Amino acid sequence: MLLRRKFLQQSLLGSLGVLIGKEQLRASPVGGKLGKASGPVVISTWAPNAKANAAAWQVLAANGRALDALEKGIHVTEADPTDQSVGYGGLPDRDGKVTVDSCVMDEWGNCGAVMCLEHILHPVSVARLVMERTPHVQLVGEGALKFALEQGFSKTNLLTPEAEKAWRNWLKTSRYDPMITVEHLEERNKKNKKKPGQQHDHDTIGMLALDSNGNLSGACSTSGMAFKMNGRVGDSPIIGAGLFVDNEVGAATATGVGEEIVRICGSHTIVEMMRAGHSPEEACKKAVERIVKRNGLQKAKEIQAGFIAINKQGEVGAYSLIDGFNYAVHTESGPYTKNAKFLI
Ligand code: SD4
Repeated sequence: MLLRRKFLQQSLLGSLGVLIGKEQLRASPVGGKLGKASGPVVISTWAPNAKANAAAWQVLAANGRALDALEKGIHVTEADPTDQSVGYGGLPDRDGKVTVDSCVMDEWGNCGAVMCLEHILHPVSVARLVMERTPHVQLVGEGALKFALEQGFSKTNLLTPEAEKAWRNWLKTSRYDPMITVEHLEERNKKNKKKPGQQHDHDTIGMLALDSNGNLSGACSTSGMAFKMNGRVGDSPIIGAGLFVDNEVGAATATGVGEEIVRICGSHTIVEMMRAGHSPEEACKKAVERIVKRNGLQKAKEIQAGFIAINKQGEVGAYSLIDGFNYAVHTESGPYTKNAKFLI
């Protein structure tokens, strides 16, 4: 009898132990404590997204979760009509429709994405709900819209008068130029020496954060390449291409010509490079080198691709194919922006 009671007690404790073990795992997915970083860090593609970082920082500074911080931050850019590559104000496809792509990935390796979604102001939040409330990772087009409306999102007209004007202007030539929202370097440098990434000239927001619990997450949101074919999806909502997070190692995200980034599985490549011991900057450079290798130097000069990365220690880095890519960082010492190094 005594033996039996002891056995029952032990097995109860045993299963409690397993439960406690799982609970601990939930509270601190991998790693836990911060490494070299003195506090949370958030990094975004493109300097003007410092405003998104500032919103994210409020959550991070209050010891909030990285994913919550990123969602808040990305909302700022999605609602900004002057950003012609993200959400409201984004340039439409060749049929005049603004279609948006977004994805999120958290510290557990959970992820969610929406692609070719119309009429929704905050696709990043729909992507998060795909992750949290469905058994799926990706929803596209009509199905994604239906899901968003079911979840309580309302329809918004994302096409601003300025974006419509730009589209009508484009119709005169109907020449698809993948650089249109990214860089017109030569033209621009000749005209006014303006570098892309300045106030009225910014692109896809990819955003990564390390929170005060030492956990990493990422999010990305875009209206994609201007005047793309209807139905076209780039890298931004594709896990592994436009975004990848491995809470043991680091996270990466991308901006630029999505087709090229998908072809080399850019963000996943960068995380694997960091796993192999490269710094975030070196890892981004390695991904850029793959694009050059695949295309050859001459063709690569016509392409822009920019990557940012963060490792588990909170070190950040970036690299782009050609000149003009910049990024914004916010740490406990404050915000800063930086021009990325470029390869060719
Ligand atoms: C895409 N990568 O849809 C996005 C476009 C982009 O800055 O980054 N624009 O291919």
